This record gives sequence, structure tokens and C-alpha cells, in this order.
Amino acid sequence: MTRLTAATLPAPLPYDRTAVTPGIVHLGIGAFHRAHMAVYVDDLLPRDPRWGIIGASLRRPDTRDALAPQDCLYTVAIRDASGTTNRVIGSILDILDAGTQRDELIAYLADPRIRIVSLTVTEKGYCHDPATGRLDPSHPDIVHDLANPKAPVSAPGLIVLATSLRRALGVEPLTVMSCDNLPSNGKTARRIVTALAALHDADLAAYIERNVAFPSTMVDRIVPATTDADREAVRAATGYDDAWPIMTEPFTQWVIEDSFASGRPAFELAGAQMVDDVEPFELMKLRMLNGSHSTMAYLGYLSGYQYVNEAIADPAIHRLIHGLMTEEAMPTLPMDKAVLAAYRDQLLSRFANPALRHRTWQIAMDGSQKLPQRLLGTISDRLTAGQPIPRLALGVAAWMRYVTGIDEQGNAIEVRDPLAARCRAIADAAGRDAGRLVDGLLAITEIFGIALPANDSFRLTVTGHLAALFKHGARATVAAIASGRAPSA
Ligand code: CS2
Repeated sequence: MTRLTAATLPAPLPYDRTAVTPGIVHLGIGAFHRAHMAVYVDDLLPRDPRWGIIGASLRRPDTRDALAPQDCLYTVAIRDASGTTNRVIGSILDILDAGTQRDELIAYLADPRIRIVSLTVTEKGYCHDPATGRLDPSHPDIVHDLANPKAPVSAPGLIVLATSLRRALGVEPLTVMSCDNLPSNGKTARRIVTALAALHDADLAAYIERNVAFPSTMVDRIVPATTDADREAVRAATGYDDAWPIMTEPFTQWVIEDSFASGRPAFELAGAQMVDDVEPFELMKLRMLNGSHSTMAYLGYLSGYQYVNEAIADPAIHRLIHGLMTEEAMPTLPMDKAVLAAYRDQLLSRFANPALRHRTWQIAMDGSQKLPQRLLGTISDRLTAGQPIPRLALGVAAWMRYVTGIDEQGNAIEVRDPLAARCRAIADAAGRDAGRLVDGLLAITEIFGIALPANDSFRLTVTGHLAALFKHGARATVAAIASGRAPSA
């Protein structure tokens, strides 16, 4: 079978790829970026070939190894109940492995043609304290970068070095564009990068504050991890081999704060929304889509559902998620209620997409980094307003049940989380004593902060739900809470 390459393209790309020059360095060249921003840029290149993407993997060389033999071309398979559309994307010109090609990466970051460094490094890639959004100076990567400022391993470290090099060379300042699911992701990135710079050089920190732009963005597209079955399906449909195609849904959204330091592509011509204030969009998406995803991931997994579309097909889970969005999240959002209701209904149908094999286990990863912006912020607002939190609290209790690492059948759960070992130690000490487990996990201030654990109503509600999960299991507990009943003691 022929491998996908520039020479074996099934059809010409809608632009001359040899005329495309690099304009963006993207850190964290994972599946989400390749289904989202890289597609927007691919749509732009026919009109403006100056925005080719140089991708970089900060953790593993596998994406580079898979795509370099394909001239970094790959397939995006857009799937829903009506079928699949395959499209070859050419916007990524090269992929570097930061571990072995650090000098090349740094050279690109200092290159005057590069004006944007964008990021999808996941929540944990910011080396911050999720509860406060501040740089965590004790993070191992930050400790490394402070000791080795010329050979950083973290995304913030690379950006600080790039900025100091560009300043020294008199090259225009960069725009740092976070595309991660963080609250006020632009402001958060600015806070972290500036704080790190200040630990090296106060002048550099001041230069960054004055000159580097950090637009916030709301990013949205559901992208399950690619499986061998997906590779086989693309091979059968296209007649070529693609080592790492990307599966996704028809829906895509990108809302971008229009604040750039040295020019930008006309993202709006590719369907992105350029706005002055992204925060209402971010809050809506994080609290409704991602809050529902995390709640469904833990309850779905514990209920034995491997995929999101299976979990949402369960009438009790559907009722719970519909209620979580309508009764608990939407009242906290500063947007028109009709707009939010339409968004909710669209989300429910996106979750139900039968053609997307989106694993609950995949979404369950990194809960300690995700809960603050997905559930805890909404909970704080509800409690401040004296409003109940039954469904949101069940999402938190389900995470606590999940990080015990043992499912309802007594099988081990592969919990992937930077704090997995710490949570497990707390869970092992608490056993099935819900009160002790809640106390132990709420003491992790990086996740829960200070105020929320001190709120008795929060603590009691979560403890009650966790006790019910231990005693009755996820399905019965969801059924009770979704229909407004307290699970029997
Ligand atoms: C998901 C997100 O894995 C997860 O945490 O909730 O990746 C989600 O699919 C995207 O944010 C959708 O835009």
C-alpha cells in the first residue's frame, strides 16, 4: 500500500505547498491541534502562504516519527452518523522533537518570519497551580529551566528564552497564543511566562509585559485518540497508508481575542470569530461542554460505558447532564438564555455522535488539572449565590471515586494524572470511608484552593454523593440524583 506523501497525494492541495513559508511555531503538536488550528491555517494558505506551521513535540518524538516520512501530511477524517469525509492537511511544514532537536526549535522561535507561537500543551503543560493559575516554581520542569535557561524543557521556559533571544537580536516580539482549555488562557499564559522571566531577569519580564501579546482563545472540537481501527478505516477509504490520521466531528469553533504583537493571519476568513472579549465564550464552553465531559467521563466509566455516546444514551446520565447544564451551569453564565439552551442541545447531539469513539477514560485523564475550571468555578459561583449543586457535586464525587484506582467490579483503573500517586495514597488510607476520603482530597489546595474546602455545604454534599457511589454504585446514584432524589443512605 502506498504511503501518503507529497509525491503520492490523491489530489493536489488547494495551494502550492512549496511556496508556503513558516510563520507559526506550535508547541504540543497533538491530535487536537491537528484537527483544529492546523485545519483553519490550511484553509488560509491559498490566500496567504506566509503562515506555515512548524510543530514541536515537547514530550515524545512519536508524532514526528510518524509524520516526517509523510512530509508531515496527514488525514483528518470528519465523522458523523451520515458518514466520513477524509481530507489531507498540508499546513504543518515540519515537526521537531524538542528532546533531540532543541537548537533547531529555538532557532525557529528566534526567526523573524515566525510571529506567533501557539500552544496545546494540555493543562499540565503550563507548570502552574491549577487552583490559582500562578506559576509553580517547584514544578520539576521549572526547577530544570531555572538551572538551564539556555536548554528549557517546559513551554514557558521556551517562550522566555525565545523572547530574550528576539529582544537581543532586535526581532519583532512574538504573539503567544494559548489554545488550551484553561480559564482566561491568554492571561494565564502571560502570568506564568512573565513570572518565570522575572525569576531570571526583571527587565525581560518588563519587556514581555510591554511587548508580547497573549490573546485568549476559546477552542472547540471533539477529537478522540486515533486507534489502529481508525488507521485501517482511512486506508480502506483512501487507498493510501497514513501512520497517524485524526478522527473528529463536523463541528469546530475558534474564538480569538484580536490582540497580536506583529501581525496575524486572517483567521476570520477561515471561520474563526475575532472578538475583543473571549471570556464569556470560554466560560460557556468550559462549564457546559468540558464540565459535562468530565462528569460523564467519571460516572460513565464507573457505570461501565467505554464511550461518551454510550454514556449519554443512558437516560439517567442524559437527564443528569441536561440538568447539570440547564439548572446549574447556565445560571452562572453571562449570556442570553436562549443562546445557552441552543448550545446545550447542540452539545447533547455532539456527545451522541455514534461515529466518534470518544473514550470516557481519555477524558478522565488529568482530572486534578481540569476540575477547577470545569466544575469547581461553577460550584463556587453557585454557593456564593446560595444555590444548590447536586449534579456538579456528583461530578466531583465521581472523580474522587475514580482516583481510588479501583472500579465497581474491583478491577484496577489506569488513572493518568500528575497527582495520581498522591490521590491514591489518600484513597488507600481512607478505604471506603467517604468522609475521610473527601477530607483527604479536599486538602489538596492545588486543586481545591482554600475557600471551597471550608464550605460545609460543599463538603457535606460531596461526602453524601461519594458515600452513595460506594454503597449503591454509579448507575443507581445517577438515577437518584438525576431525578432530584437523594440516594438512600
Ligand atoms: C475533553 C476535551 O479530553 C477532554 O478533557 O473534554 O478534549 C474536549 O473534547 C474538547 O475540549 C472539545 O473542544
